[in-house]
Amino acid sequence: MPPFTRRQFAGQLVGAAVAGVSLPRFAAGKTASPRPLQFPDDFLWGCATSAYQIEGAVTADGRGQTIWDTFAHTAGKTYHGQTGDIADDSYHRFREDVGLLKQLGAKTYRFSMAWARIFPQGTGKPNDKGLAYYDRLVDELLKNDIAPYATLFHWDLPQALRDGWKSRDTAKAFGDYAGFMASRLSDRVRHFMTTNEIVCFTDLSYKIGQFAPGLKLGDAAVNQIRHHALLAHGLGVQAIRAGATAGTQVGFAENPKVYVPVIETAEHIEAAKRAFRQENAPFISTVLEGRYPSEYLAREGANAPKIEPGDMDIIGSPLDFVGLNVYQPEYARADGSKAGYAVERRPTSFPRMASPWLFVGPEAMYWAVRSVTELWNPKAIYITENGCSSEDYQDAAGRVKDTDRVMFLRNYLTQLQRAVSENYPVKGYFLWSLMDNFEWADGYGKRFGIYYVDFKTQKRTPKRSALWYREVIAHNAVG
Ligand code: GBH
Repeated sequence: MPPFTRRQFAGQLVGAAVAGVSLPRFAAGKTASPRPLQFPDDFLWGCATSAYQIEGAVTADGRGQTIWDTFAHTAGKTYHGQTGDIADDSYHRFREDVGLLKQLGAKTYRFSMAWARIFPQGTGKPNDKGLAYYDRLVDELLKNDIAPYATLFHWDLPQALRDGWKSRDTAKAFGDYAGFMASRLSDRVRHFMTTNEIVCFTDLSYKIGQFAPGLKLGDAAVNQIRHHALLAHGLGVQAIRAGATAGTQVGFAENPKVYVPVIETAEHIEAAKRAFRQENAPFISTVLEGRYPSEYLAREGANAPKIEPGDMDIIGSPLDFVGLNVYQPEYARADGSKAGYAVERRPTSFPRMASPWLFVGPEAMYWAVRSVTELWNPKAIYITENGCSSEDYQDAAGRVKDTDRVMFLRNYLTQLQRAVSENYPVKGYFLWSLMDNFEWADGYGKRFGIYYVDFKTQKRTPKRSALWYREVIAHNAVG
């Protein structure tokens, strides 16, 4: 008998996985792809940005002030006191920016809408001029065959909303805003995300104080703030469904902590799954289960959130898709504890990108998708963000050779391809970010774009990673 070709050998491996228990999503009878790093034909490739990070034009056309305007203008809060006042000036240059997407061959764009452009005071009378901007942007995208995926809240809360997320009224105001946007745009925007990364605009903003409004509150207050954020999401989902045209898809974008099993054996895989659910208990776990995990409530005791009748049904409103922002890994192993897992400490030598928090762990991509599917079986998953910072610079010829970013992306996408090849329901991928932008408390000191932005001239230049991503999209494969 002749020896196996590589392809036959791969086929054998798939066959073995079908029979085994560790890869349950393998559809029996499906043969290995002849091009192993290929993505499905209808896979959606795109890029992501957010309003305050790219738009600038913070007083244009009646936009109201946001908590990020206030925070960035407060001494000592951001790198070198930098603000999003101008950022990428995408408010005026959006046609050029849609052109950048077009050059990549991107099929979709995830952007966020600034609540304070639509309702400058957070509530009340809508501002037509603000809405008109998103009309223009959406029309420009559609003209270029790029599907708009709109996030309704990416942290830029209207300053006028008294007490911000401390107030339950803010959740109600968000629902009204979400319903209004859906009613005005869902004839063209078919996918909406309510919130981006609940942990960031609750814990990082009200507990750690690193993000706007920069508070350091106690556990009871923070748990209540988290509850208001979950409620806002749920009210948003319901309002979108009530106000949108039929078939509009609704989801949210979360950045759960992702647990990679230290070794891929059944016991560590189980431990990683438990860790995922418990360590993200007050966020994605609660939304997708429609109840707070009992261990969380027990742990918080008297500090647990005050829940009003009906809240949990609203929070658990069924979703059409789950968005996952995947950056860095955590590692879990099985142990004999009651929780059934232990989280590994990272050694100081663990590799990272230019942002000190951004540990490199491509397997986080695969395990994010697999954990969410095994725990909650959502109808669809999108990777709503993935990307990295690099110490980019232009050489004498103006080129930006970000080979480290290409390395990062290639490895994470290889892990995503593993997930799609095992039939997990991943429908698309949004690279963070289209272009360098205002990186929150890090100001312009950290660059995440695949287009380099010279912030003095606003000139956009494709980095090596943009050229590489264009190839990925063109071939629908990682290579
Ligand atoms: C995403 O957050 C955001 O959605 C996006 O707006 C942002 O530009 C992008 O990532 C890149 O950062 O300084 O050690 O306290 C990713 C999750 C949470 C990562 C906050 C950075 C601060 C860590 N982010 N975190 S630290």
